Amino acid sequence: MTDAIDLYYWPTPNGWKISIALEEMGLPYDLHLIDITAGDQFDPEFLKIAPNNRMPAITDPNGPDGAPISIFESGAILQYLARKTGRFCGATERERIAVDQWLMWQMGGVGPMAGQAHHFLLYAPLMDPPQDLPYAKGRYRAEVGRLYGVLDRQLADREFVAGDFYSIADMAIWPWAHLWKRQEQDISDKPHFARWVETVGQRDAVQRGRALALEKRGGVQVSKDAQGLLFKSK
Ligand SMILES: N[C@@H](CCC(=O)N[C@@H](CS)C(=O)NCC(=O)O)C(=O)O
Repeated sequence: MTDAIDLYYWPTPNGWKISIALEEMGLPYDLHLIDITAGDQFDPEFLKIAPNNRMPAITDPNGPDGAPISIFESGAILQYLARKTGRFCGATERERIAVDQWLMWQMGGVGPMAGQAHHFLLYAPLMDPPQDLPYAKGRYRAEVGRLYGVLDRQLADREFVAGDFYSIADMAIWPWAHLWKRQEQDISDKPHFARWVETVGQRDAVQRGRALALEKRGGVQVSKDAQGLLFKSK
């Protein structure tokens, strides 16, 4: 039995990737809330683990060679946990490549684009002073739509993103994709995407990971102090 992993987390899509993975893999963990609206991500102790001042991060007391290891960046954490458990990363080299490919597609595409869509569609118009920017809204709404079209076509003839097996690529993409309404997407023309969002969302571990500390999640109206922490422009 492995010792509990320290999970540094706040209930957001990037945080859910790791809470879902830990639940799926049955790994014990101790929760450390990093309240990003209160500035916990800038705490010098947290920055030693996550120098990019973003959560999620983990510390595994039983890292490689039995020594502790800390990891930031959700994609790197997912790959580490999959290697540690030998689960959800594919059984053959071809499957592993497919998993990595779609994981990177999430990290470089869906995450940043959907993040900006949330920012310009939901948060920025409610800022003080309001930042209601039609070009930015249209740009990120359309790019998220394009990415979900790619995903829909990928899912047309396979059950999950990387093949007919559930993997860390699904765990990385679902926390963003299931928020398609917030990203002002119309998925009526994306039946495979809709089926996959529903299937993954019904998994017990996904529901447990998604529910972790959910009561802490705030609305889209962010306080002036939190705006200063999260939306700095210089
Ligand atoms: N590429 C990073 C992104 C993590 C990220 O953006 N986390 C956000 C919350 S979803 C955060 O911690 N924000 C704090 C801040 O902006 O100061 C990852 O995938 O781990």
